[in-house]
Order: sequence, then structure tokens, then C-alpha cells
Amino acid sequence: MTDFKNKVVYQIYPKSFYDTNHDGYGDIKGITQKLDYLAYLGVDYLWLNPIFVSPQRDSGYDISDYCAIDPSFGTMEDLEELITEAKKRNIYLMFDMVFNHTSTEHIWFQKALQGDKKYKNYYIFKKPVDGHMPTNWESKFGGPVWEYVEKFDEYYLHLFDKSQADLNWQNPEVKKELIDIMNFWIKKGIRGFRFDVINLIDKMKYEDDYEGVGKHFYTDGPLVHHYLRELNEESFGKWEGMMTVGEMSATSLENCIEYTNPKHHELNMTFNFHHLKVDYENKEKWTTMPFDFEELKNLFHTWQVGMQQGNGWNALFWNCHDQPRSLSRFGNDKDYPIESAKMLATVIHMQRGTPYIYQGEEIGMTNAYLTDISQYRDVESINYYHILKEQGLPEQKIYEILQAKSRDNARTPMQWNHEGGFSDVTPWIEMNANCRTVNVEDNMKDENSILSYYRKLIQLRKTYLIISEGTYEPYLEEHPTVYAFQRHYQNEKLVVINNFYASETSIYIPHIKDYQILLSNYQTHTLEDCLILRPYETIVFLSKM
Ligand code: TEU
Ligand code: CA
Repeated sequence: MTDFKNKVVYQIYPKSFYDTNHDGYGDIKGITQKLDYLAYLGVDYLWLNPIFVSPQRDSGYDISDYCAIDPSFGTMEDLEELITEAKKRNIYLMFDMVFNHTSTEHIWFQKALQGDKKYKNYYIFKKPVDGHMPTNWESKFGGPVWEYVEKFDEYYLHLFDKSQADLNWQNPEVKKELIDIMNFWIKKGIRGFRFDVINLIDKMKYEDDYEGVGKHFYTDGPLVHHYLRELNEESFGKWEGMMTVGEMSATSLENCIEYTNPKHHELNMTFNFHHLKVDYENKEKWTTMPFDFEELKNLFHTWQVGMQQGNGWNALFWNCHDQPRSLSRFGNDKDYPIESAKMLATVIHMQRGTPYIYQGEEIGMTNAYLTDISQYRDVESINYYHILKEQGLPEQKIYEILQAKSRDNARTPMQWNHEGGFSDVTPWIEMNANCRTVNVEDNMKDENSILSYYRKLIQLRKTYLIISEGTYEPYLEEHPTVYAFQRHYQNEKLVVINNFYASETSIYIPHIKDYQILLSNYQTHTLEDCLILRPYETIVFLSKM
């Protein structure tokens, strides 16, 4: 049995978790102070967004020193204390390795700019083509991917912000540096890695894209697999119990199987984002649209079944620091916050894969609904505010889009108590006013709270092998408002039913009286073969065959 299948990961956005030194920014000591809470919840790993030295143009995804802690988060000693204290509670740390690019303030890039040949070859510099940029690709954060350096009459490549220069993976010296960085952290006691946009590291061809924004020239290139096997062999693969997950941008099922099938010796699991694009109008993020439930169901079934057939493994998640809050997006944060939060949690925790909880999800945190651009902090949101304005969209529509899609929705401070409880000074980004009713303190007092429900989900994973090991089969595929599936393991069967809407509906389950209810978001049930499902009702049934 592979170790990572019965684990649960909790993602911490350190900047917004807990502030202990009164500067309005969350810090490492803040995480250490909240370890008892995380142990109470029952999670095994903490994935921390980058805490390395960074100018913070993209909230730490622009790293200028991979082996030092950014002073705004604390010191190396603070980290060592966190590792030791976490271990006492059987909790291990996963670090975020941003290896597609570095900050332009990194010493390597600075030396490159000074004309040092060795370091120039760490990055991707290209001559203009016919007096133009080398390709017409668009940056993920808006604008071109090329930035001109007059001194060289050359451009450097940045798939993200212009302060994030892409590394040249074809240079063996770059790989060697990155392997040394991983081994440095493993020796410090880090027991897992999340690899940022790792499927973009092989730039296959530098050509103009006449169909899109350039993605197919640099996504899931064949060398990504090769590079991952090298990293595995030279670093994390040598250590017992290291857990690895790759963040895969616009990836394919075939590639995710290859990344995660144990025979390939690449990674344990992958994040893909297809299910989080079902509310994109014409595949465009910066739009608003009610989510397409049929497409969501199809994607879940396709990926669950496909990864199983290829012996791959999914990282399961609704939320992360880049996504709006699932409760506001796929649930109902106004009329059924508790019911729909529990239903969404069931979906993720009962699928085949390893579940990830993003801080605040377990207490029902919602989108921020910020109404003025001065309240936004994220580089992508601010860039797109201006881009949409230039496109002539009315202000009101722009805010509607930002409120639905901005990454800042996920980044408001963790809500510990009625006053917020994140910091005793003004936080770097404002606290959601609903902390008065949505907070850890209240959740902990209530055995029917969302938090209590997450605890049960985690305990069930530790108790029933069918949850970590069982097979996945689609169920009630044609139902217009219910997403359902079955899991099988030995002589057991799990049936997971989820009503995604506020309206009642019915389903037919033959011999339902033979089933035992493992978990539900409603207290009482009248079990008839023709079962009426209430708003956002979720039920997990177990039966022996
Ligand atoms: O995200 C990669 C990524 O592709 C997303 O930012 C995606 O473009 C966005 O959510 C869609 O609008 C990773 C990190 O998670 C993110 O925080 C970083 O900004 C990005 O890489 C660059 O390092
Ligand atoms: Ca602080």
C-alpha cells in the first residue's frame, strides 16, 4: 500500500494565516502556534505557499533566494521550530518549489543582466525576429511574454509577470542548482514538495501561435517527463516518505497518467484545473457565467475513471490560493452555507485521490466581495482590472468579474474568531466582515459545524480502506442535478450522492434499506428506494456485497 493514499494535506497561505509579531502579515511562528488546531482537524501534511526570500511581486512566486526565509515570515530558526513541533504531532511540511522561473531580483538573473555568460544561459534570452518579439505568446498575467533588454538587443521570456524570468531547463547547470535546493530542504526535514507549474518547463518551439496564446508550444512537453525523472532520481526519490505533487497548467489526462503512474518514477500526484474552468465563458477566465454542472460531472467522471485506468493518482481539491472560494462558486454561501459546504467537501474527500484542504475552507470561508480596486492586492487582478478597462467594459461589470474570479478571494486572512483574530493591527489585505459568523471559534463549539464535518471526513479516510483504496465508478450519470459515484473495495461498496442545487430532487436506489449511512449533512433520513434529496443534501452509504 502506498503511503500517500490515506493522507490529507492542508494548504497554508502563510501571509494570511496568523500574525504573531503585529505587522499585519502572517508568519511562521503563527503556524507553529496553530499546530494544535491542525492536529485537532487531523491533517497529515502542511503545504506552505513559498516563504523564501522574494520581492513579493507575485506573493512569493517570484523567488530571489531559494535557500533562505523571507524576513517577513521569520527566520530559519522559526522554521526549524515549526518542523520539530509539527513532527511531534505527526504532521509534516511540504514546500512549494517554484522552478519554472525566478524573480528578476535573483542573483542569477542580476548576473545575467550584467552580461555574465554562465548566468545568461540560466534564462531564455532571444534576439528579435524581423524587428519584433520572438513570438506572439501572451503572458498568463496579461501582456506579452517577452521583455526587451536594450543592452543586449534581446528579449527574455516570462510566462508570468515580467519580474518572473523563465529558467532554461536545457542547461544542466540549472537542473543541478535546483536539485541542490531540494536536497538542502530535505536535509532540513521537509517531507514533501509541490512543484509550481512544472509542466511548463519544456519550451518545445519558439513559433508564433495563430490559434491561441502560445500554450501548446510550452505545455506538457515530452522533456517534462524526462526532467521529472531526473529530479526524482537525484533528489526526492532517494528518500522514504517524500510526498510530491505537480501543479499542471492546462494539462491532459494522458500526461497526468504518465506523471503519476508509479512505474514512471516521476511524481506521486498532480493538480489539474479542468473542473475549475466550468464557469469560464468561451474558455476565458475574466468573464462571469453560472457553472456548467453537466460539464463538471463529465470532467470528474472522465478524470476519475481515466486516472484509475492508467494507474495514476489525482490531487483532489476545490480551493487553493489561486481560486475563488468554492462555497461561493459551486455552493450557496447565502442560503445554504453549511449544507453546501459539507456537500462540496464530501465530493472531494470521497473521490479516488488525495484530498487537499485550503485554509478556511474547513470553516466555510466565502469570497471576499471587495468593491474597490484599492482593496485588491494580487498582481493578476490588478493587471486585468486595467486590461478590462481598456477593453471598454463598464466599471460595474469589471467588479462583478473580479468578485467572482480574483485570486484575492482566497487570500483574505484566516478567520479565527468574531473579530477576525488574525492580527492585532490592520492586515495586509482586509478581513472578510463575515468573520462575525464564520470563524474557527464558533465552529469548534458546534458538533454539527463544517469543521466537525471535515474532521469526520478525515477520520473516515483513516478508518475505511475503501476511501483510500477503492475503485471509482460513475453513478446516476444522467441525473441533471445530482453528482454521484460508487467506490468498490473487496466486498464493500460506497455510494456517494450529492445534490448540487437548492431544489429538492429524487433518485432511485434499489434495496436502499440494506445500506448503512456513513455520513450526511442532514441529521434524519427516511430511507425509501425512491429517495427525496433535500437542498444540497449529501449522503455517503456503505454496504457489504
Ligand atoms: O499558478 C499557475 C497558474 O497557472 C495560475 O496562476 C493560473 O494562471 C491562474 O490561476 C489562472 O488565472 C502558479 C501559482 O499557484 C500562482 O500563485 C503563481 O502566481 C504562478 O504559478 C506563477 O508562479
Ligand atoms: Ca507577522
